[in-house]
Amino acid sequence: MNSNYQPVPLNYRPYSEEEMIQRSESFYENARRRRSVREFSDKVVPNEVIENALLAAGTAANGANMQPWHFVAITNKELKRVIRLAAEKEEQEFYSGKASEEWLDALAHLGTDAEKPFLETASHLIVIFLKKFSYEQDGTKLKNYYTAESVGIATGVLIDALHHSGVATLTHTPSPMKFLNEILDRAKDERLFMILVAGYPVEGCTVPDISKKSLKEIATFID
Ligand code: IYR
Repeated sequence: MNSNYQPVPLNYRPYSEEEMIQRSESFYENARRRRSVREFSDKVVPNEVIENALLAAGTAANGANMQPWHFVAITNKELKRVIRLAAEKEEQEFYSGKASEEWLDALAHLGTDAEKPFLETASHLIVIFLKKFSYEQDGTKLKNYYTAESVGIATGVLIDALHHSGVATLTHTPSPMKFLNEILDRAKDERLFMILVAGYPVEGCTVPDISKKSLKEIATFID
């Protein structure tokens, strides 16, 4: 065994089977109410809620525990406007030529377009960076592993932690916005992974009428 391996006890919490079933049901009951929201009010979410959700995201399973992520939480109005305008420029190109007919057809039922006012109105924009490398105190460069999987898992935990706390979100995946590394003071080798829009939905908010696949469609059980 590697001499660096110094284990500590697992802080495991056992439940009876009845409790397990009850807990799994209540988790699903809440999870199934999560929807991507595109109409946000400008009401500000307490920073403490965002901080706790980010701490939860930081617990995500990840490659070699390198924790290859960085989250920039923005409430600054001018900065949100800059991001909105840059994103809309990209999206205008996407909707008027860059995207294939097939892709636009797949999006049609969502009612999306190039206008992204929520990037400016929503309480928080959480810009998520993926770190291909880590740096030790002395500057030694270390490779991170399974970075896309790791940051994807952390983003999922973040979305569910926010949903659990009553915060609505929208995943926004812009084409490269290199300027964000610069204005957010992130190293050149950090890759913009996603912008997570977080806030309160407007009163009377509506969402696309979509459904999720059944268990039979998404899972196979082999005994
Ligand atoms: N990025 C565009 C288009 C878009 C793409 C997918 I895949 C979606 O699930 C939703 C939208 C936009 O934000 O409008």
